[in-house]
Amino acid sequence: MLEGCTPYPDEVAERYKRDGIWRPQTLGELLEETTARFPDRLAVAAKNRRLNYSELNQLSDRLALHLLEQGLRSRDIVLLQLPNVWEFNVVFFALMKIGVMPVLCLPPHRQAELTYFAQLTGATGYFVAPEFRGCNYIALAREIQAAAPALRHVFALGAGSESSRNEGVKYLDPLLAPLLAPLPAPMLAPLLDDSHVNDSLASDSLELRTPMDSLRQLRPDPYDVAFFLLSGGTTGIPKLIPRTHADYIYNARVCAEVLGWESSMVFMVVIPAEHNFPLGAPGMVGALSVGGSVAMSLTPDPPTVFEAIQRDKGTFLALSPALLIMLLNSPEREKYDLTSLRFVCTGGQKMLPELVDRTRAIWPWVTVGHAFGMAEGLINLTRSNDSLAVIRETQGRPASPHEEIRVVDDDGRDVTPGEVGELITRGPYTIRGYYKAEEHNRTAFTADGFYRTGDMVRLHAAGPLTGNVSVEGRKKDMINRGGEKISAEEVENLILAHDSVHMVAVVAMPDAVMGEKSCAFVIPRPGRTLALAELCAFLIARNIAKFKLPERLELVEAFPLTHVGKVSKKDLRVIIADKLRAEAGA
Ligand code: OOB
Repeated sequence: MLEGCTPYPDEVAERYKRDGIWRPQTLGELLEETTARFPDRLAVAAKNRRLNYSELNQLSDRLALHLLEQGLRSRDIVLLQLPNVWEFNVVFFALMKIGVMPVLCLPPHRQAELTYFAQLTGATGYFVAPEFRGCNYIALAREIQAAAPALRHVFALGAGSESSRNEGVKYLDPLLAPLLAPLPAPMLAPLLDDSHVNDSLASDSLELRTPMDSLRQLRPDPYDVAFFLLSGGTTGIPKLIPRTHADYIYNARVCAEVLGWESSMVFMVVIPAEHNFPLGAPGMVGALSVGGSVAMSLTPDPPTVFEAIQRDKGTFLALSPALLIMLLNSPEREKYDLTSLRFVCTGGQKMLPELVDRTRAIWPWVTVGHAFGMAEGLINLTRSNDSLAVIRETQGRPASPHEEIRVVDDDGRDVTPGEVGELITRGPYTIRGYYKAEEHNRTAFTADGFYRTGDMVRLHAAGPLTGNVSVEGRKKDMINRGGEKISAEEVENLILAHDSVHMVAVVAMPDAVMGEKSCAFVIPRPGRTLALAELCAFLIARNIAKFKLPERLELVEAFPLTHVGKVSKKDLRVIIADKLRAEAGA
């Protein structure tokens, strides 16, 4: 296995292989297998393009060859940070076919996070949209390159403008052009700044120059790392999570099977495609394993999502409860035909029973469910035929029978069934260690390989909820902002560098839509003061993702302490929740 990763113990890996849980198949081969079964079925749909399986497969072959020609090599690591565009699938499978391992970065990540990922991995390439939602990613690439010189290759969507083509950026349109039908004129309207402008694209004969079986020779080891997901991050900057071809394919297949997916399903990609939930739980990989279709919604804005569902007749909607609330609250909802939807599945944060009820009332034709998963592996799902009690009260049960879960107390002893404790887990797709994080791994995993999730749960031992897990709270010091995870420690460390700050504690405050937002409690230095806008400007200058900014600042003289003298975040959460309640009542 790639250096810096923790392999599964030999006897466990052998058992998974022997029992057919891990199969000797790469993600590239998975696409080829489905293509052989359903060559003409729609694989990927977006506003400006539709690809059937043959096209997706050929495009990813072609791009794979080009990437080799440009100098990418098997076992290189690259950063992948694309919006929800059809090209995401082409790039992803191209990389899978030549054993280049992407770090799946989230669109809001900025220089601070990306530079860290690039330096940690020695990444050689970066895949971006030239510009998206106000961010110039080419300029961002230059900043990262200055600090991480190994990052030689920048690949951008579109055709580029005359000037930008000369800057060492390689644009994807010319590489893919000979295989792409020209877009009809109205579709050329720029979706992403200057991308999709199909000028001067001479076809070339790459496929003739390169024997196609050269790709086959580069087939990666199915039991080695395919890509890296990012952890929610409880201590500092997100950790990298190495996932193998075999573990991920099993994960997506088992989830797809549990949910009864077959080739008529259309999976809606609404949250960033780089996230584990839309990627593989069962997500895009699950859909592409059964011959289903993947429909990309460029942004999670309600009209864009509704339009995509209507256009592509989406059947399965996977999103956070916060986004679901925004969709249900949107007056635009009435203008679209959403009757193709069959299943609305929330994950990333807890869906409360009231939201289950509201969704069922507004869209009575859909089944509502939960995915309680994590990039580290374990996926819990509710099933289509679960009782309403299970769907209202629990977050499901492990997708795979080979998943082990335990609920333990602070000493690692199993609690009495029905009591709340920390969820720990081990299984065929839960990692045994983060990438290059030896010290952190010592506390994040038990000696016998269980991952400590930091989630406080209850396991239902009896009654109609048997075998299901309810999420009751959290042990880890994280803010869950509508499914986006903020490490309190990471933000606190940045805030501490501000001149006016003596001490800081960042905690979650309740929010009706996002579930939680972050609030910074600050003890200022003597004679100093601080305003939220000033603090945010200071943090933005540190080039971090915007969702990490505190949305409220409370200046205090002292922090409440626990009986052992530590800052009591529990009390701070109560203080801010009470204050918000009082303000709302006033
Ligand atoms: C998903 O993955 P991550 O890695 O961004 O976050 C994992 C954490 C969990 O440990 C838990 O704290 C929270 O997010 N979480 C939920 C939840 N789903 C995730 N808490 C309560 N209820 C849920 N349904 O967020 C993720 C990955 C795959 C599928 C779904 C979500």
